Amino acid sequence: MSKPRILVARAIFPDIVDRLREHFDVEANPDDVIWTPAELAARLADKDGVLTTGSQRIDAALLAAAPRLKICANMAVGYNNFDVDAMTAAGVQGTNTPDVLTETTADFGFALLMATARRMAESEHFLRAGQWTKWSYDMFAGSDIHGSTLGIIGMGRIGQGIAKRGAHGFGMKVIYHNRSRLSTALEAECKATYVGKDELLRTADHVMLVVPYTAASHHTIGAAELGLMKPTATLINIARGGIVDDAALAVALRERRIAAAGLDVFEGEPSVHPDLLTVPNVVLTPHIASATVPTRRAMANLAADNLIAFFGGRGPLTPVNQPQAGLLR
Ligand code: 8YV
Repeated sequence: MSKPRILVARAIFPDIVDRLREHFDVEANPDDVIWTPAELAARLADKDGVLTTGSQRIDAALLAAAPRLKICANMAVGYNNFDVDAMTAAGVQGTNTPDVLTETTADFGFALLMATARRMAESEHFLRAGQWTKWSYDMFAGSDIHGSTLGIIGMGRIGQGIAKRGAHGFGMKVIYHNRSRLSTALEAECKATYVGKDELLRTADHVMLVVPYTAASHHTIGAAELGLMKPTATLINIARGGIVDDAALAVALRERRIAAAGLDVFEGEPSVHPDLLTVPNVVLTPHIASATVPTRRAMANLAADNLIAFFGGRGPLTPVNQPQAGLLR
């Protein structure tokens, strides 16, 4: 019997592609070419499965052009690149990579918070530019992390990891807002108190965004929300581009309506709003919150394992939808 045909849509660890070759007839993309939607559709025309990253949009038009496609295994916990309803309607399984990146991403959220509040990028640029000629009492004076109030919007696994770091490691008071409240036991574990969104924005010294991107979470932070924040506050986005109105944020940063921001994700990335590139009080990183070698390997392996389990008849390990059995392609 011939092996199922799989497309690995972006370059990933070569040994993990080799592992997939033991099970599948694999077309890989070792040169990491960014295919247009039409090029992706052409490659998927004869494929049974695909390993995607966040940069491939899977929608009804693509599914129509890929009649054999049965599973899309995303190498990411977020899956806003999937039109899940269209996939479910077409009988196509989707999977993601939860859990394996939780702690690494929470570490990065904290790193970005520290870098932002303590003005590390701005001060490093100053030093590299040869501008450091004398010490002064208020040179790059930022805001404290320890003992401050951390407001987390989106209290899933990563949000909880950040809450624990803040509460237990830095003695922060943690408040959070989420679609639903955590159980009392989880709130106690995270030392976190549930508050309304406006109260969080008004009282937090540092606001951390860890909410998934959906139509409902688009521009969770815009001009009005930035207006509620303290002028001394920092805003950190490790969630998705589009959760923040980047143009409104650039204005708020330039006018010092908030103190600083740390951004790992951007609307329209890899493009970055040009105004964000010219304000000094923002730390910018290129969507690397999950980027440690062990974690990226774990993500790629979990995406591969989802494909192997699915075609092995054992069902997906970490599904994001449940196409009806009768509908599955
Ligand atoms: C991915 C991420 O690296 O997992 C996610 O949701 O944002 C990152 O860890 C990125 O989406 C590429 O797939």
